Amino acid sequence: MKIAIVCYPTFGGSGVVATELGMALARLGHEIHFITYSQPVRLALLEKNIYYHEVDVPEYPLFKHQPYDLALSSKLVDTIKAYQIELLHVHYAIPHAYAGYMAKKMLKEEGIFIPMITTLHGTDITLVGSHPFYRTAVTFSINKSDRVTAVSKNLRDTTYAMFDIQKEIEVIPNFIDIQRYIEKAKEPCDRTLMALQSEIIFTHVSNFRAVKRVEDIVEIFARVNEHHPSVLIMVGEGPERIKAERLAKQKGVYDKVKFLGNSVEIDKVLCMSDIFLLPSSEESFGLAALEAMANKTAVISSNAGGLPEVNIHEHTGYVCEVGDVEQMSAYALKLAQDSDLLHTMKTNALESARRFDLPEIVPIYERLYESAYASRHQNQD
Ligand code: GMT
Repeated sequence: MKIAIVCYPTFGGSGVVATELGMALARLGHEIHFITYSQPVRLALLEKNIYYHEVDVPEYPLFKHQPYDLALSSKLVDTIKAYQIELLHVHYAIPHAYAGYMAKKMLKEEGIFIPMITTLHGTDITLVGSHPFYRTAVTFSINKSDRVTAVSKNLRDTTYAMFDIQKEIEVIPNFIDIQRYIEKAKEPCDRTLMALQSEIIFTHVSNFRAVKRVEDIVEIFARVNEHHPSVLIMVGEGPERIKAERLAKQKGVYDKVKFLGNSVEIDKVLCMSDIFLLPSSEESFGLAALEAMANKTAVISSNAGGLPEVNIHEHTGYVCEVGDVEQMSAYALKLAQDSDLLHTMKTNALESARRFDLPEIVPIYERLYESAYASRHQNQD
């Protein structure tokens, strides 16, 4: 099938999932066209069946805000026609579902019927989409999608609770390619680059937005480090990084915390890590936690959103109330001081990650595409 994928190209989880999905589908023989404003960070351009079309929004002095939705919907129409694309899959409701719907309507005028799948990822619903300024358009574009998917049960239920949704929302969880991680695990992973043999390695990967509560991470780490020698590796960039750095200095652990910035080599960090910390206040799924688990890393997370669907309490790690730094620190210390328990949880983490293995999940998308394509002449309102 010829499929157009629209996503955010940045380091965020939704872009990663969209890119990995597109590349997996291309390997299965589908022709995949990524349409976005810059090359997605994980996209390997020179792969068979992969195409990339950049949406350009020229600056014009009259506009305070450049009309990206308009440029995207034009680009969609032009690309869909030029390559005879059969299906459109947009990741993130804002503004992709909105622009996708406009493209669909324009194409219909020319007798072209293209089904649109919208995948909800989290912030497009919980943080931004529900804002009164956006709610009307977000509700409209979800309801006008041919099929809607959400990355966790929690996100599906939250979407129903927050919006007046008439459509069925199918849960298709995020995925990872476990085989790739198993292959990578055979490569050398030199812990001594980052820590002493005796030290526990804590890791966090995110875009350092307020929702990630990165100061909790530094607080937990400082408490553990008082009793057990440890290091903390912080991967990513974002507005809260400065606060995390400040707190690390205040707590006297700055020399034990390594801020690496954005990286395309996350696996190289995760391969050496023992405990992944994700105390977020909102998290529809927590792809970063799943990637850590696939790297045989135990997870201590909050119970926000879909996190308990990924991180299983007392099995792959621990799940605590948002903001309960005391309890998270206690669990972290418990793992740091009990190497057998840590080993068991790390092993469980990898096993549990298999629930989200690529060969389990990608065929669900393929079946959804086939069914949406078969009924493309319906619901063309
Ligand atoms: O929060 C992020 O790290 C970025 C954000 C995004 O929009 O890309 O991630 C969301 O989508 C991911 C992929 O489905 C999920 O794993 C994240 O949990 C989700 N983030 C939130 O819900 C806050």
